[in-house]
Amino acid sequence: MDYTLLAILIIVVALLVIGGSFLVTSRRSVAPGKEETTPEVTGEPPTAAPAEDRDRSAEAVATPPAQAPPVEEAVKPAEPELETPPPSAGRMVRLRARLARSQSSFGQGLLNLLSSDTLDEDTWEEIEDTLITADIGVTSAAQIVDHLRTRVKVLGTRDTDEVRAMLREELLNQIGADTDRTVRTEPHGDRPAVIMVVGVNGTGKTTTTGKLARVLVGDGRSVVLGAADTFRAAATEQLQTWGGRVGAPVVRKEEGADPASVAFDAVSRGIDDGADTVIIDTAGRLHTKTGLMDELGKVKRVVEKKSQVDEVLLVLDATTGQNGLRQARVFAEVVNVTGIALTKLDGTAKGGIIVQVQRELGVPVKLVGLGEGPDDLAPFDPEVFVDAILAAD
Ligand SMILES: Nc1nc2c(ncn2[C@@H]2O[C@H](COP(=O)(O)OP(=O)(O)OP(=O)(O)O)[C@@H](O)[C@H]2O)c(=O)[nH]1
Ligand SMILES: [Mg+2]
Repeated sequence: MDYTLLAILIIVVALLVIGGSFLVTSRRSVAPGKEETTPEVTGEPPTAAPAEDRDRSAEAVATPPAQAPPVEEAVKPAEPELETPPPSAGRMVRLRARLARSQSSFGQGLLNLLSSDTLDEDTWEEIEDTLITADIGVTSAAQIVDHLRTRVKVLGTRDTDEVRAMLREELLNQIGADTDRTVRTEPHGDRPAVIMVVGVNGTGKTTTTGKLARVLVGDGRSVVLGAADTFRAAATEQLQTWGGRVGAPVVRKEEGADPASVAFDAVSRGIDDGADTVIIDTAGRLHTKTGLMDELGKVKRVVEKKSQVDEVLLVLDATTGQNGLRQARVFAEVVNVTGIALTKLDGTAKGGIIVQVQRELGVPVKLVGLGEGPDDLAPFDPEVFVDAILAAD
């Protein structure tokens, strides 16, 4: 009996021990992560979060919403599409209406005076004044009046068509109908043509450089631009925009860099690329500051170590009249100007400045700017110009 009781006791104890250990084991399996969660409780910084959590949060940031495009593709559309500018041929004809709008009041004034019933001394004086008001210059105005007086005497009659034809001829003589106005943009064998664009602040140098690049690209040429206006970072950006639109590379350096070295590098790039034409935009320089003007001469000399300069285009703002001409004269003394780009002819009725500037500088007007649009630059055509001046309403 005692043995039986002992046996039962042993079994009960054994059962208790087994049951207890089972309970301990199952409690552990209920809270397996307790030890791992301890760091959070101890206030460890978020950066020390479990690797798994970090991965998950990184994933949340990196994984874009299903519809959002990848970042790279979102940036791409900002690149401008290459444009195909119209060729140079017929540009001035296309812009004739704009010329007529700005210049024909001057032409109509002259035609009315010349057709008046009596051509007395006062009328001739008025004709001369009208010419001078249009910035044609005193000498040229006197010459035109002189010739017209003689012709009217010989002609006897004065009907409108005859007067118009006579005036047309006189104006064309003054402008120079047969003058060579070719902008020398043709490459020489394996060397590109080099054009320097110079002029006073704000006359339109950078705009004209950009427009000219478009004219050339429109004619099927390859162009490299040199941003030698290093005084302002914005000037380089402005040129970059023009070049970017037609795929013309722009050689540039940081603000304050030596303009001559930029010009030199641009010509080197043009040679390496086998480009047809290199156009160098320069800074607007105050004609009164000898140091700056000397620097412009240096740009030209440095470029000439690499290649001849085919064309130095002086950009002149048609609205600045006598003042602009005075400044232009100083430029002509420092660099050998070979052609004039007359800008903003759309903004003034004083188209006679063409006659005066050519006479003053002995250099032909080769290009005219007729607006702020990218294709508002045209090779200068005297006949189209005079016809626009004398256009009937
Ligand atoms: N209406 C009109 N505006 C023009 C013409 N050419 C240039 N402009 C404007 O003239 C302003 C000055 O042009 P820019 O090309 O910056 O002149 P810039 O000579 O390079 O000036 P700086 O670099 O400061 O010396 C701009 O607002 C041009 O759009 C033109 O033929 N007609
Ligand atoms: Mg500029």
